[in-house]
Amino acid sequence: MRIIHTADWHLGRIFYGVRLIQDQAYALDQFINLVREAKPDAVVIAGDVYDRAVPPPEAVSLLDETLSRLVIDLRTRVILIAGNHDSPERLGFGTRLLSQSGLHVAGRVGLDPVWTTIPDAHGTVSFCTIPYAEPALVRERLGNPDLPDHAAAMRAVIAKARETRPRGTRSVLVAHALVIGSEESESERPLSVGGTGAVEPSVFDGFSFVALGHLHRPQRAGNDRIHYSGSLLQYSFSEAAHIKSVNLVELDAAGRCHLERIPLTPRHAVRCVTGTLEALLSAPAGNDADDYLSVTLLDKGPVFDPIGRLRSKYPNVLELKRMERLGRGDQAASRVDYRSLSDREIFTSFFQTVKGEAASEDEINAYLGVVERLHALERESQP
Ligand SMILES: [Mn+2]
Repeated sequence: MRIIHTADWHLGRIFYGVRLIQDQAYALDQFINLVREAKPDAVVIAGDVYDRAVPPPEAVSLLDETLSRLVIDLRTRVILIAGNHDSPERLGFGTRLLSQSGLHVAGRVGLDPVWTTIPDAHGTVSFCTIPYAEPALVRERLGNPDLPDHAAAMRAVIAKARETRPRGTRSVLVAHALVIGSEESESERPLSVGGTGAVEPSVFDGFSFVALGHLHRPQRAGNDRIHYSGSLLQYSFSEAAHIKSVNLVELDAAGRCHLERIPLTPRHAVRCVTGTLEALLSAPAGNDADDYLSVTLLDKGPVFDPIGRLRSKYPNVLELKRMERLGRGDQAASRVDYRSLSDREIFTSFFQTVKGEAASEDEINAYLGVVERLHALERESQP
């Protein structure tokens, strides 16, 4: 059985004001060519297909076009789940109709795990899909009030999947989850606001292969059978060093898997560069001058119109930082980049500043509860 595993396309994403839809179409073209050449038995997309619950029309068109090419033109089965950025109901529209054509979409978490069986030369492989779900929803669906957080909800759903696994077949689990010990990036929205929501790799015992979405760096998670494919593109400057790829997985007759990462070439790479304005402007122009850049200037003292001058040579400078500020006195030295802090850290630091005392656990949890509800509302109402 040959499987191509990808995830975290985030179609419709906007990066520092730039709509990435053309970059996404460019990468998906490569992806389709790869599928055409590799002829997999199944393509697995492990969540965060869209960047938000109500995606822009061009993102819906791109997904429609991509899935049609895969399923109709290349006659490839596609298994697709909702991630924490997707709306389960919207993504799940037409699920029963589409499954007849070979497009298997798991939007909402159901009462029972959904298994899809695909034949190969050695028998059959069963795929179980576990879309992202809020703990409250899992409690309701499973009729189990005793699932306090994300990790507990995930364990319960996977336990149910393991129980219902068809006997005597090799099995693949497709999920959107955070595994303890994995490496996170700045462009991932936390699965849960309070706590990490991370599960231990052992919850995935018993499956031949586990195809995960959520983390944007391609990586194995705990053991050789559990992998993140990583995202389609670099979606933050923290990912400048990532080589984005998809996983080509071969599952043999005994259920052992062999995995190879196939790199994707971006239309514009995301890079961080450092130097004085003069040095950057006089550097020889390469064909990577239109990459998406974060520039850190080393100049001391005032510099006239740095962004305008940089953009005459590097049209896609998206972020400009000055090195100098860091060392200028105590006040400047204590500057913190709030984007890199968790909600908990921001709240406790704010509380300390305003009240002059540390926040209690109860106060922190009350605040995080409100943030969690706001995130849930936002998922449904973002334009
Ligand atoms: Mn994601």
